[in-house]
Amino acid sequence: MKSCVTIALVSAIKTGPWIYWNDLETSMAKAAALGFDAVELFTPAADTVSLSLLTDLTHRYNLNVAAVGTGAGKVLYGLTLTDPDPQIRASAIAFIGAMISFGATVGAPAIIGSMQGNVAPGIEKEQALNWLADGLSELGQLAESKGVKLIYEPLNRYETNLINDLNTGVEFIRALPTRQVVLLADLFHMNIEEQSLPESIRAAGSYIGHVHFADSNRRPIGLGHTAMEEVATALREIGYTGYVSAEAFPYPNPDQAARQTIQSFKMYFG
Ligand code: LER
Ligand code: MN
Repeated sequence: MKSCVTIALVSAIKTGPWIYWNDLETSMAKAAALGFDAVELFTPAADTVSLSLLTDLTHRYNLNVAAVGTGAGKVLYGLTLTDPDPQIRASAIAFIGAMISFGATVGAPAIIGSMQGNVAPGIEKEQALNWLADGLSELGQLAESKGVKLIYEPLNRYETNLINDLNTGVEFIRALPTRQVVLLADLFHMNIEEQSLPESIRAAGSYIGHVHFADSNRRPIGLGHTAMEEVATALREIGYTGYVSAEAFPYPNPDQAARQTIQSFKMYFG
């Protein structure tokens, strides 16, 4: 398994579950100094970070880009894949498509979390799930053509009423015409929704393509009450070799949160 830490570069957002904030190079230098394998980026758009700069920084600091988040499409522009307005759905697909192309240039898959949206008032859930399936299918094809996976993330019930747990997520992506979509196991969302984190991880098995590493209270692992040893055992049992990425609050501050994360990573996966 490979360690990863999140960097938020969306200046309009001041709080959220990301460890490092504001400055890409400073954050990457700090991540490298602590020994992280990779960074996960949350950017306002696909063209925020110049590709030559990003490539240059990955070489200079010997870091991979594990994934790119697409949530700014919803937070900043109000786009989702399940909006009843077809033009907004098309804009959401275009936004995510551009993020997929951006990430692919450094080998990073895009994550669809908040961009899945919600079942809008007056809309049948089945209809919203069909729109989500259409979006993921089209974007999965694009990701395949770029040589990257597409990561779909079940979110807890307070963030979406579409898909909240891994098992429902597995059934959903299995029914898609593309095999390019993998699941994100976010340990914070799972702590709210799953009956058992390790059992859900075992059941989802090879469908898991990315992990968000946060404790029960969304603080860095070790600062809440998630039984992490059991979770780590389950991830090893399914043969997971991907990124374990700290998408957690920068508690008590970014530097200490990053240090706590890498210490926990070494304790459970080192
Ligand atoms: C995104 O990865 C996620 O987990 C969401 O809760 C962000 O709000
Ligand atoms: Mn997450």
